[in-house]
Amino acid sequence: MVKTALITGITGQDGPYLAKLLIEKGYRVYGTYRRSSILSFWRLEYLGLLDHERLHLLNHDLIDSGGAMRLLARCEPDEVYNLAAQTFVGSSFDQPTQTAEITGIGPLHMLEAIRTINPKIRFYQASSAEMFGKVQATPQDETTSFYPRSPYGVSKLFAHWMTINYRESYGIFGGIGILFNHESPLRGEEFVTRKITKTVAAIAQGAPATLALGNLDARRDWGYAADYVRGIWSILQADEPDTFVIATSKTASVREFASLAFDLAGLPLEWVGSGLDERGLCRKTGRVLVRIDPAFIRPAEVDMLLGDASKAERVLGWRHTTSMQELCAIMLEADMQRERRTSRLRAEPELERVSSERVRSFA
Ligand code: NDP
Ligand code: GDR
Repeated sequence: MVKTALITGITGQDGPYLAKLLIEKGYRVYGTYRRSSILSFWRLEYLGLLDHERLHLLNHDLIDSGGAMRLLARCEPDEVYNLAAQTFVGSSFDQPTQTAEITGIGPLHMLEAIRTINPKIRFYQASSAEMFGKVQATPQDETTSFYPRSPYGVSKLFAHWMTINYRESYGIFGGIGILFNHESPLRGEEFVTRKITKTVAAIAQGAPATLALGNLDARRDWGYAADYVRGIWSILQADEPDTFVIATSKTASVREFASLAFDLAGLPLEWVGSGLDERGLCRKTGRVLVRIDPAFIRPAEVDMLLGDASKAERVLGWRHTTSMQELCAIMLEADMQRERRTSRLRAEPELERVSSERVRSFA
């Protein structure tokens, strides 16, 4: 019996990795995207999924409650993976209401649609370590108290408790993953790891750029998205709906991640100065490669995240396989390749025209 899955947010980072995994497992997959004047499926293309016969793309906005009902009636999924959200913590301070509507209320529309259309559908909610915020214990596991420090974190916490509420009130299989930061070559460029690897790749290939960062001391538990989607899938295959932390159980600072990327590119850094005047100098040339820009410092910060994923390991048999060092190398290599391709495109602009026509004709 072929299973059908619906993934919201197929144009984001995790959606394509999850779609690839599900297709490999034999699923029929529906993925949702929202209409935009510059629609792009580059991530699906990157994983070779854009023309896959078992992947179907549908237009849906998470804040459209009627749309959620129609979507379920049309796809008749066995499993819904709710990945769509306004996910950038920095923007959530600028757009708190929109973040609450999409990231907080959006999942509630889907839960209501499941309750109405078919309560047997299994639902995955993408909860976040950002909900731990000002951490109340270290490491953080499924029993740690929440203290969100951003409109994004507060919105995720609403959706988190709504999912538990629908589990307990209506018997809906609401599986929850509290995922710690996970990255990949498909990560959006505004997130700090990708911003670092993209800028380091450009500098390594001769660009006169400087990497401008905010809080260098923030610490995160960084894993690899391709590892984490295995955890997401396992959460919906469990005997009972439950909540699981997915993490590597290692933490590193933004400064350490940046140092690692520059080391891998053969441009080792020396850190000088302090506070807003701190700089990363290239040990070989003395050139300033990293500086602080206060524009990237948030009104409230999550200082340190470190997850304990032992429950996922014990119950689901899930474990991460990729260290932060390996992850950084994978991301840097992908950005080096892109940087080389961009240089080729500058020399041969005809290539760019052909690829954008392909996306337009698809949409
Ligand atoms: P991305 O930001 O890469 O992708 C988010 C997706 O949501 C995009 O496809 C985006 O579409 C879509 N989206 C945004 N707003 C709407 C809307 N109103 N209606 C429909 N779709 C919308 O996130 P990730 O793939 O990294 O993360 C997946 C999920 O996991 C998210 O819910 C995130 O909050 C959560 N999470 C992620 C972690 C991480 O480290 N990556 C850690 C913990 C949780 P568009 O392309 O049009 O913007
Ligand atoms: P985060 O990821 O906020 O943890 O949310 P992000 O990469 O944006 O920030 C991580 C840490 O780095 C610090 N930082 C900077 N961040 C950005 N983006 N740009 C900078 O220049 C910069 N300089 C320092 C930040 O202050 C922060 O402390 C991610 C998202 O994927 C969420 O959707 C997800 O829920 C959480 O991870 C877990």
